[in-house]
Amino acid sequence: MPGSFLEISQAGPIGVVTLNRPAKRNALDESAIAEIDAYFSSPPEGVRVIVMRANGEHFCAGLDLREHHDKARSAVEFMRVCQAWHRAFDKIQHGGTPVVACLQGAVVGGGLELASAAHVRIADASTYFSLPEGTRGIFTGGGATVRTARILTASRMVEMMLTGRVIDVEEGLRIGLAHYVCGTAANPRKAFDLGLEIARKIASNAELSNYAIVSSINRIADMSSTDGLFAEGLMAAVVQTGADVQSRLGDFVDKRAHKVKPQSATA
Ligand code: 1HE
Repeated sequence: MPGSFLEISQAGPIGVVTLNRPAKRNALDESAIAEIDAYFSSPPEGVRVIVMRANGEHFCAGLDLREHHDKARSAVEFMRVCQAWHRAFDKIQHGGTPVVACLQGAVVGGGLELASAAHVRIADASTYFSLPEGTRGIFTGGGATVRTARILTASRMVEMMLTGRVIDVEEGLRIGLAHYVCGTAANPRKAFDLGLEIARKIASNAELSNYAIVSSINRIADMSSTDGLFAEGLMAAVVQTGADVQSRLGDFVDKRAHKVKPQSATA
């Protein structure tokens, strides 16, 4: 879908989507959500891993507050807005393609909901997180009560929302909002550089393993233990009999494969 919010490019198996509304701190209006939905509904041919990043100093300032203010939506209208966000972000989380989010500056409100739908979150040293909805007289509506609460625990999310406090990047790393922090304030490194490196590594996994990882683990977390174990067995039965298995395990059996050791210990 042609639009102005997302910049789209591709480098081999890596699709890059860039939020491109930096003058408004990449705030998400209705058309931005529609573009996200369209891209993640059917990623371009050949894309095996998606890197999501943002232009400007901030990843995303969340819901477009001006649009919401000016439209003065009814309850039903805003319910529909939320459902559109849920649909779009579900496609990120459950679309079957690994998504690596590269973060900087503000990752707040709906921006944190967007980042929470990605599978790997890489922050640079300028990144901070907040859920300021309570302070604005509103509530989360883009999936935070499900996705962000699972990352944080419900208890931490309640505290974050009640206080509206800003969480710096180190605390964000400690509580799981970021998986990696790259660079320091004195020696900055762009999250995108590390994001591409990690995306390439993910792309070298068997495609079916990646599909199983991003499609089943979050869903199994919603199931009872009995259902989850059954679903895991089914998933593993499909993956373990996939096309790449004989050659990849053959490499191990014939001692051609890498060993699982700390980086400094590998030759
Ligand atoms: C926006 C938005 C926005 C900036 N909607 N226009 N999110 C928030 O509560 C965060 C609101 N934003 C901020 O606190 C700050 O803008 C930032 C800390 C992110 C960045 O500060 P700064 O000094 O770099 O930029 P700025 O001067 O505040 O903003 C630059 C422009 O972006 C300005 O517009 P301009 O026309 O005056 O130039 C801002 O109005 C505009 N802008 N953020 C609309 N969010 C499904 S429910 C989800 C619920 C939520 O996401 S609530 C969280 C809302």
